Amino acid sequence: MTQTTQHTLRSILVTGGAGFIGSNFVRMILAERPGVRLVNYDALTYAGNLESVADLDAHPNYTFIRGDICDSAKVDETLRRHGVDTIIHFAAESHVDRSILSAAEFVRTNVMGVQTLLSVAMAAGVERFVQVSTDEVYGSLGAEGKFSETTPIAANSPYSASKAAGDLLCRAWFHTHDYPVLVTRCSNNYGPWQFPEKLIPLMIIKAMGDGELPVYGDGKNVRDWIHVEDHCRAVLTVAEQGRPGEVYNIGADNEWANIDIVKTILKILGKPESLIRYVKDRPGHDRRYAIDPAKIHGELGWKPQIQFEQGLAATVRWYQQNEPWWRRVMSGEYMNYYEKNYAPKM
Ligand code: NAD
Ligand code: TDX
Repeated sequence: MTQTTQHTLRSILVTGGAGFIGSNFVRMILAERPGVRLVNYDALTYAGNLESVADLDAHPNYTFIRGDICDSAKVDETLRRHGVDTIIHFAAESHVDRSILSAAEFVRTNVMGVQTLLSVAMAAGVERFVQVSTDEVYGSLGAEGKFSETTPIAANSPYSASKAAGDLLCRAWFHTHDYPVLVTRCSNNYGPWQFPEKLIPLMIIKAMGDGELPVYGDGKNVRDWIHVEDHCRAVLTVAEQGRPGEVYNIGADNEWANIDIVKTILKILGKPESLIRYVKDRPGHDRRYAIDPAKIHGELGWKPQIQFEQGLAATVRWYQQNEPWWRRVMSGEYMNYYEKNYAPKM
């Protein structure tokens, strides 16, 4: 079946809109969908940074609410007050290495949080729910093949297991309650506003300061990279045109071994490869991810626009030009923004 359904966005709740992908998504919607009202609902964990969306504060269609997705009363009040018709759910604990050190927060946010949102959204009559998920739920590939939407779930890290559990709850809400949930599974994102714990921004910042670049294992693990704006556009396409109950893989056919990414960053910055340090491998490190995006191409007509070498060079420039942003992230100073900016009126 290739029939699509057209859904008009009017009042949307974006969870995790102070994070990397969510902030890019919020900016895109406000620029490109002038009729849409948007609530950015975010708990502001270490990964949430209001400085990433500070330029949007004055936008007439934009509201920020600090809230936890596990807080059902606050979610319910927010949905009803703003007449929300669609939830685009980005909020998550998102870093694999942190999930290895401590998994509890991942289960709370990525599993309990999804269950809370689904329960409250259905009761409040929200018409559509988009779960933004990851290719990591499919596990690890060998040298050949790609993940399709029918690849069995085989999550390997506490992070991916918690995302897979969230995805399965979405599936259950569709099958059990006929609730219109759609799931997207994207490959690795890069671009502006990414927290410097992830490979690409970490390596850019280390290299700019002539620090050591820590490469896990033999550096030959493969990831399939997509620019965050291409991902955001794909999520919007699914939200507006996707079929409820379906999963859509998102990827840009762009596989790279980690070491080659690191060397490319060094080359862009004119820095020596002697900065590379091979370090102990990540436990359970998935070897290769690769997305088959045929379904979203064929059914919804989405295609990525940003060529990787150009996107990576632009991302390096962005980190060069936005040093105050990442320096405040590295120092923890950004955490004070909410208290300063949203201090109660005297
Ligand atoms: P991120 O870590 O940069 O941002 C996560 C955001 O969620 C933060 O603003 C944080 O404050 C918020 N948050 C966390 N727990 C919350 C809670 N309990 N209640 C409300 N808000 C909470 O993450 P990201 O890289 O932007 O990823 C966004 C989504 O996309 C995630 O669901 C992730 O699984 C998925 N994804 C990410 C990638 C990637 O490469 N980064 C790839 C595929 C899918
Ligand atoms: O210091 C490092 N050295 C290194 O070699 C870091 C931080 C990473 N790596 C390797 C591990 C991975 O093979 O680089 C690759 C990418 O690592 P991350 O940036 O941590 O991403 P990954 O683990 O692939 O997961 C990411 O993509 C899918 C996001 O963090 C997830 O949220 C998303 O679901």
